[in-house]
Amino acid sequence: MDLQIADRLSTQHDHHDQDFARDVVQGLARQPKRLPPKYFYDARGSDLFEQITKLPEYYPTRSELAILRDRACEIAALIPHGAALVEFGAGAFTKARIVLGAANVAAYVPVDISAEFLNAQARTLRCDFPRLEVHPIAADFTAPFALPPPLRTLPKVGFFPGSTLGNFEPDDAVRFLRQIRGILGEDARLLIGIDLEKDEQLLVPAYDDAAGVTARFNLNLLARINRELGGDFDLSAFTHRALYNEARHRIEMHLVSRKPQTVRLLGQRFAFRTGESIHTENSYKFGLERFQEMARSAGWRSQTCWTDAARLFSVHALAA
Ligand code: AVI
Repeated sequence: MDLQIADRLSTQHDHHDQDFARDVVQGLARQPKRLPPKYFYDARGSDLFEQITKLPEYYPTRSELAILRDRACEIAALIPHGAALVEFGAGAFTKARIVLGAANVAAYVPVDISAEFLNAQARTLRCDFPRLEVHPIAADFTAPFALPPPLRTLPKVGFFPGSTLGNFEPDDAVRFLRQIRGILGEDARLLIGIDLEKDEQLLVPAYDDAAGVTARFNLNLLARINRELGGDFDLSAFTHRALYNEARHRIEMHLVSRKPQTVRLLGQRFAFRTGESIHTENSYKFGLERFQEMARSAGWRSQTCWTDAARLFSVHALAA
């Protein structure tokens, strides 16, 4: 590898490490303690999340896939011919492939932080869709980015499935929807997957499954801090907890200390009382109209929306 490129990559890497260290230290010093959910997704965390999407209790992925497959023709009809489909947080392209198979899309722009995985997925996609232009962008999709110049004249359609917007705090969600509008420009469309409010009896097990995969996913954050920041978290001294906060329409995930203990990392000490928690994630749930209202406040007009037969999940088509 070119030395300058190697240097730049390692500098980027150092920045990520520094951000992680800073966010962890600040989050553990807060009262109540918090850690940002974006750090769940190292290689082990991404693999555990993949397993979560296949759990019997985790209905969102299955329900959204059913909507995309059942409504593929209607969705395709809303996508202008020769459009560029821009996916925020593209992962394995599983959901995009359904849209790409049904609609007349000229270019696909998957944006994802993991460059290696992204480029490997892009290579396979080019073989399966030889006429499609594939322009992967390896970046944090929550930060503003510019579209490649050749695509600027095409009609733009954003794609943000998985109810990932639900992991943003409400003000950040509005800001992000506005940012997407800025990136895609005037006359853009947005296809977005949003999880719906429902009975607590269905919601909580989706985040606290019988096989304990979500617990491992949550605890992996502490393992990652140990691995990357030299922490000494004893994973067996913390319990995974998921609860539904009805007043705030959100699932909360916590890691609860089983005993009084002190954790050391990066030369600092963090004390925990028995039962004290680290709040690791919120996953907001919406009513159809409450989401449409939020989208409107960010400059998007609702065109239509679809739900699965059990009304567990929704996919919205919005227009700028
Ligand atoms: C990625 N995101 C939409 C998932 C969710 O349902 O909020 C993350 C997750 N956390 C625990 N299980 C799944």
